Amino acid sequence: WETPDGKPFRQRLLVVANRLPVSAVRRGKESWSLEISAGGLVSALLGVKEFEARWIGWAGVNVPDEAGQRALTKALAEKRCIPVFLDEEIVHQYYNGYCNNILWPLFHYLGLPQEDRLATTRSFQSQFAAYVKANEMFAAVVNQHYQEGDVVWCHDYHLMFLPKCLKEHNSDMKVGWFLHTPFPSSEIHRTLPSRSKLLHAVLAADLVGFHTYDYARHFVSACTRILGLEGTPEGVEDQGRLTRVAAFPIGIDSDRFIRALEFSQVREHIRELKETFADRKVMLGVDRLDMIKGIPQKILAFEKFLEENPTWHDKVVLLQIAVPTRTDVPEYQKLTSQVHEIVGRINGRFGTLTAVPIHHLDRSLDFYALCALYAVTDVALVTSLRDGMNLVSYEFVACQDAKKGVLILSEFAGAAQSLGAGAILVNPWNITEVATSIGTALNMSAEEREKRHRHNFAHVTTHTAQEWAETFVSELNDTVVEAQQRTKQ
Ligand code: ADQ
Repeated sequence: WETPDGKPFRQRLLVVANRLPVSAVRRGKESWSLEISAGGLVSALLGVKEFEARWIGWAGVNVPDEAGQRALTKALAEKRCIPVFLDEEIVHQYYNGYCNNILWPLFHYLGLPQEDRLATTRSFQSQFAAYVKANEMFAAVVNQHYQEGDVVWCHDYHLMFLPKCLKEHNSDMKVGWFLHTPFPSSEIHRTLPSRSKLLHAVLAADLVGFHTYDYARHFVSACTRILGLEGTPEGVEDQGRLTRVAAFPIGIDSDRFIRALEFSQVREHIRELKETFADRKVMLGVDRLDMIKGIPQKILAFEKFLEENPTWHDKVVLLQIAVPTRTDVPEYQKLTSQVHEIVGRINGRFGTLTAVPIHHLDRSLDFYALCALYAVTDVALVTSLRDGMNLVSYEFVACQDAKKGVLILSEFAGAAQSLGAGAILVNPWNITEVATSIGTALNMSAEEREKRHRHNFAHVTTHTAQEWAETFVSELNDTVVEAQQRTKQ
């Protein structure tokens, strides 16, 4: 994060998330190098500049020795980051196990991988115990750094137990919890063996936030149907105590993207890309390589489009940039091979000696290269099977004020609720529909593109990451004041 020049901070904010916004790589016994990591939460919170924020989280590495821990703590302090040290066993059970193997697929309506289902059921208890333990370890670090008046903002499905741990230690602490993924229908949440414990733990927070009204509604339904509590227009009531529940749709730091387009290195990238793809329309996909992003479905839809539109064969290219994540998990390795195989087949089928229809990169791009790509794109394809919000769609729109390209967007991304009027909405499972939408987008008139872009650009530049964080924190402050007034009456 940057601190704004000359402006006093509004308040101290402790942001608690599973991962710190930097990845640490050990260079020696007491030397570390730090790198900003890609991801939606990082991108959104980089835009939050009004608060004196500190970030508490796991640095993504196992550091068993005290000397290493001391050195890393010191290096991270310069970035306003405070590490939580988790050992390998906890990471395995809590992070790989309970968070990524159980909660992540469940919250995205994907269920569990068939062959793992029985094994997961067996190891469930130990993984849940590790989840609770890890949340307690996060709480211990928060308690150590907390000062009276701080706002503590807990993030995501990794830390659903944290509000309870924090409030049990200090009931006066202002605690908010925000979920970056969808919250599923209460019928899905009901299948979780630890369903009630998780809901009670989240309800310990003063304010609970989601990207969309639908996710908030699902959460309230889960509390009423599973816990038998009362849902009110403000939230959920338990024995006279109200937990406020509301929607806070996230945004991006749109100015950062718009300004970047003027930088010389970005202009140079743009020039190169325009030269390389001079006689082709550019379609773009930017995703973490994750099941929920629907990358194979997207590529198959592109293949169908090529199949049905031979006149477009040498006139369009799909650039798919996919950052590998959770590379040690077999399910993700399988996904990578599957994507490679489909891309290879399509390039073999439709490529020529001098050009291929799909360029697929398994890596992260730096910010400038990403902005340039967004700016030269004619059609962006976001085909998530489920997605809490999807910031790539916002970033694309922010970089398109000159070109006014078209956004094809999954109806199952939270962003469909904010950018739906300007995008072409699709069901990503329906490959024929996506293929037809590709044709519609490539053939769209300039007037229609302009009209759609205006709508989305206005939204993205006014509903920013800063506004999101300010609204959440103000609401949290107000909620606590109102609760204190109610108690006094
Ligand atoms: P993510 O699943 O990570 O976030 P998304 O919101 O699209 O998804 O954010 C991805 C971020 O990573 C973007 O800022 C993008 O620029 C960056 N990124 C992706 N691929 C990249 C690449 N190849 N190179 C460089 N950068 C890349 C989670 C939820 C989302 C929710 C966010 C924020 O899953 O639904 O929108 O949190 O709440």
